[in-house]
Amino acid sequence: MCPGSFDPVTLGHLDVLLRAAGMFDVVHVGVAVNPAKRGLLTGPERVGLVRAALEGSGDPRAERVVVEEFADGLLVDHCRRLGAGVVVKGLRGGTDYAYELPMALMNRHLAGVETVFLVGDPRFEHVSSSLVKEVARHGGDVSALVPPAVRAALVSRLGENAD
Ligand code: COD
Repeated sequence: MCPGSFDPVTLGHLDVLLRAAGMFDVVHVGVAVNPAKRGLLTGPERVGLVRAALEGSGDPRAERVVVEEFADGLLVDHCRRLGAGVVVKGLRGGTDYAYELPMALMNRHLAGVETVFLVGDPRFEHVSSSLVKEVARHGGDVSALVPPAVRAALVSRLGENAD
């Protein structure tokens, strides 16, 4: 299980999803709505863009990735429904680790679900959905940070300046 807000999916996310798919037979991407974060895109839009990113990657590992929305409830319940015993997360650095560690411990406490951390590719260390949206909103170039379908969605949502 690779959960996240994916608002929107970035090249950093895509790298982690494909690497997880190289390690497991099936990877479920759980597109969640995090109440602590203000969302730009709807759940179905985020799901569509993750699927488009995987298809557009041309990477054979993408065939083992299934993308679904989970709107409400605990991640561990979503894992149980799908029969997923392992959560895979990407780490960009110490700040991510500090945010992720309590969630990993809680998910193991609640349901014995383990978390595997993949070290993020340094090329995408500065890439987050929040910063991508901010850059796009102010007319900066996001084409090296997100898949082409995401760039197109940001342009249509935030205006022609988002290139
Ligand atoms: N490089 C590597 N990894 C990256 C990069 C990058 N450039 N960008 C993001 N990532 C990783 C993040 O570290 C994270 O692991 C993952 O990708 C998803 O990131 P986001 O920002 O899209 O998603 P989050 O952090 O908002 O998602 C949080 C969850 C929705 C997973 C979490 O809140 C959750 O599990 N909610 C469900 C309710 C629940 O069970 N709560 C209790 C949890 S203990």
